[in-house]
Amino acid sequence: MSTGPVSSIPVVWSPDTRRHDPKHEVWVGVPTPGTEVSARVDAILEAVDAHPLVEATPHDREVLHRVHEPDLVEFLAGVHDRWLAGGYVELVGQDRVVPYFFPTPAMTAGLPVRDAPAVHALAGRFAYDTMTTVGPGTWSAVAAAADCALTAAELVAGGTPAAYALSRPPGHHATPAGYGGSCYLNNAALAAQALRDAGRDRLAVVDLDAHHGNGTQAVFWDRGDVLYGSLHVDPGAGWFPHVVGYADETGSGAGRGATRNLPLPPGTGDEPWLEAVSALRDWVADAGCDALVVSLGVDAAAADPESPLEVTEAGYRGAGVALGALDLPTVLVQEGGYHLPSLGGLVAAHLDGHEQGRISCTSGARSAGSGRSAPA
Ligand code: SP5
Ligand code: ZN
Repeated sequence: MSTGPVSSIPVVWSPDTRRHDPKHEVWVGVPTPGTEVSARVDAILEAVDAHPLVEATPHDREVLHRVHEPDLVEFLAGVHDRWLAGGYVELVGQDRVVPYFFPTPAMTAGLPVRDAPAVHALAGRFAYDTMTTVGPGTWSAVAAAADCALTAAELVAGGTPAAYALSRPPGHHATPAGYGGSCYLNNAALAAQALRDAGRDRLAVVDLDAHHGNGTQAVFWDRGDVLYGSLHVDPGAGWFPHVVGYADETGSGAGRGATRNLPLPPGTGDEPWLEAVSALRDWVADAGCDALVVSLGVDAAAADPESPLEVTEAGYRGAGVALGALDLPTVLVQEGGYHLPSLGGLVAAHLDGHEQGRISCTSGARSAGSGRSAPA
């Protein structure tokens, strides 16, 4: 249901992203119905049918090491086979990798963390929650989601003004060495790093997902060449990722001041949400970035079951206009968004808004005070 006359932003996807399909996620010890399900792919595909479709190309594992520790990548790629060999299906009827043991600093008490020989105990070295399970098709989908983001980055590095990666499972909660929050590899961070490696000097990642992207923040925390800005439901109000995403987290070392968090109270609707988007837009414009990655989570929408923010489709369109007006080479990467009936429309509206913002920008119709003058 695309409304703009032009839908030029290519949609990069892969059929393999459907191969991860968690029926359940374990929350407070209880298997609750899966939220980050493979039907999300088709809900989005249907809604963006006015856009050109591009199938993602496969990448070598080495490119994943630009963002992630090789140990995490190897673990994710091989753990399901080890789980099957471990006999957990026969023992307890569990065919998915679910950690039950977490060697936190409180447990290891200063000793170096060894790798547990039992795979059911090893998982907690990398997983930081019980909700993000690994099934038979998970690695195929995770690798395909990364391929979508990397292929979109290659299109943009090659001169396409903007490309959208229909990546799932999502990525912004995946840290250099850890997975959680329905995320395994950090697709947006991989796209940003790929743009750096293709010669862009200064990137910005703007994260619109309802939750703070603790993984992306961690990847770029001490770097000055990739800014990370996020607006999200206040973790201090009890929301995931609970212990990260506060306003006083602003980066360190060379990255001092290159992280910006705008936590919002539960119930926040379009007007204050769009004000926060504009604040991040102005921050990026003033920083002189030469490319942009948008972490496009649409779970801030009012109907979404996973967040208490109350943004509308018009809000997501408005955010697209604001960020499109930056007129930067842009990779948009799918993150969260769990209300299947409205999910596709929210994504399509944001992409339409992005194109509108770009058009009004290049025709000189940008509003004053956005921190950057319109090109002549
Ligand atoms: C990418 C993304 O949006 N990840 C969101 C992870 C937030 N998950 C927190 C889950 C909190 C428990 N929700 C209960 C739902 C029961 N199915
Ligand atoms: Zn989210």
